[in-house]
Amino acid sequence: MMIYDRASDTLRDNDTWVIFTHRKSDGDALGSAAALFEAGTNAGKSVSWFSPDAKLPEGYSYLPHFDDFQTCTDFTFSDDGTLYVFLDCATEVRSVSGYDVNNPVNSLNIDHHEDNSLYARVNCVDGLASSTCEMLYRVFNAGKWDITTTIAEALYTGIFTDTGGFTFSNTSQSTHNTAGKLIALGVSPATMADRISQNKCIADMKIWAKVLERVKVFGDGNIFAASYVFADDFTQCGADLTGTEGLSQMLMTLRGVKFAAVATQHPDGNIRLSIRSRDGSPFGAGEFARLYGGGGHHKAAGCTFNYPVNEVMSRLEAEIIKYHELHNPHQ
Ligand SMILES: [Mn+2]
Repeated sequence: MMIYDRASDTLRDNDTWVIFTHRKSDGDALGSAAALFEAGTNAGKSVSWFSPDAKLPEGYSYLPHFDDFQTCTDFTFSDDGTLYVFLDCATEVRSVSGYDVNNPVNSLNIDHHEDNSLYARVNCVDGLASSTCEMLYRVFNAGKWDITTTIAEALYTGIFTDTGGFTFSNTSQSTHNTAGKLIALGVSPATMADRISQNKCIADMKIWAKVLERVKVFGDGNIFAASYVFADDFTQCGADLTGTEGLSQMLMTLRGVKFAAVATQHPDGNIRLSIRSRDGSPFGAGEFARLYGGGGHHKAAGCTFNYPVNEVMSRLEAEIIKYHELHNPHQ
């Protein structure tokens, strides 16, 4: 419990908190930021919250402090007694720029990515935890912070989304125990599932249709799946980038598929890969992402994939096959 006590004490000892979450906000980043923002406000702290995202996925607007979020790419850090709290960020570059790892300001890093680079003054990192929200529950518990139903709902959000609704292999007894405690604090699992999963807009559904239409399975035993979506598709469907959340996981529901990637062309032309893998895959999602300077978990990761747009699908297939052959030189 040491790391959780220390994180709780750090929060307690500082009266001004600035929260940072990673780009391409997901349920865990948003849930943990919302929960911490609410806990801080209740404890009389002055709290603000930034990430590089232009906007947050609208589906999470039920979270407390959703409207307190501020977009920021370049941040000016100062050693004026402010506590900078990074949530769900494996490295400091996943969030706003301006943080100097060689000269760390008063900072706290709460995260569950196994490749976390321990960039803060106080690092509360557990690669075995299901989610940053599950860790934040332990922080609150360690310091006997008051966990209201509103905070419990925010924490439940990140646990639910990062475990794929308690279906991924990061779901443990501890995850269910934590969820159980949150339910005891007033969370309704059915309401949360409705808010999180039965909440898609038609524009996003049309993006999904395009990606599913283009799915290709390949490799020995068809264990690989890939698809893509281009910037033009978003314009055509009236959707934005947040509409792709969950798509790479959707490809993993194909029978026999162990590794899936969805390539998304952003408006700036960059192509981002969202990658998933499961047991039985010849290599992990994180391992593949790191080949291209990306990062993430063993089973869920992302990277930039800079190939000409019209070659994306053929290059993606070729790169996966090439890497598979490196792993299986005798086949
Ligand atoms: Mn997470």
